[in-house]
Amino acid sequence: MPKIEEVTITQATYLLSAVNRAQYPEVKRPEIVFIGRSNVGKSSLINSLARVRNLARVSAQPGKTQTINFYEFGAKGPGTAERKNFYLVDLPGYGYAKTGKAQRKTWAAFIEEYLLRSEELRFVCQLIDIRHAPMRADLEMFHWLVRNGLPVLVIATKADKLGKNACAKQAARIRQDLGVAELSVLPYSSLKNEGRSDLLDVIWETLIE
Ligand SMILES: Nc1nc2c(ncn2[C@@H]2O[C@H](COP(=O)(O)OP(=O)(O)O)[C@@H](O)[C@H]2O)c(=O)[nH]1
Ligand SMILES: [Mg+2]
Repeated sequence: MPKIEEVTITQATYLLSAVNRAQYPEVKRPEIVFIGRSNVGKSSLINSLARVRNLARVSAQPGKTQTINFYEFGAKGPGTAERKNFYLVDLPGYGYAKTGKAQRKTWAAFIEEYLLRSEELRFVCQLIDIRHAPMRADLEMFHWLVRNGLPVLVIATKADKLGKNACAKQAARIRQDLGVAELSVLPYSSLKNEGRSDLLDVIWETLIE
């Protein structure tokens, strides 16, 4: 039987970390953005997409990254020689209890500026832990993204921590709590690379649009 071709990642490297607009990459490429609470599994997911263990630092200390991190990726399409380069953009985690109010404000201004001004942004992956109901910070972020017309794909992380039925149930719960019945919620396990080929398909589709 012929093997069904998948999107393959041909290149994945860390490019730079920015703390202001002047530091964003000079070369513009399509951007896929990752956002979520600290510890939700953003770095692990980027490593899983790259199939590189330490591309993005997986940290046991939540809330440390306060920079916008750009990773340069290359992909080859399924059943074609066509290749595309793009950036994965890792935003600092939100909703970390230990950061003060002032720091949260700075965070919000910095992130909002990036999200609202990027001309290359294709869509935002908002990560939510599959074991929990979306928290207040998740809801606020989701509604802010929708209000500002940014396309969102919700990714339910750490899917390996639940059985198949519980995963489906939690995905439905997340959909319901976010209030969008037709929202796609993609269960993902970075540990098992589950959801990886689905996410790469979505990314590829937006690259060739
Ligand atoms: N079991 C499991 N653990 C995960 C998964 N993704 C992340 N983790 C763990 O969750 C913790 C936080 O992950 P990290 O990627 O640093 O989260 P970030 O703060 O959002 O970048 C680490 O201990 C990871 O090993 C996953 O898919 N499955
Ligand atoms: Mg991280």
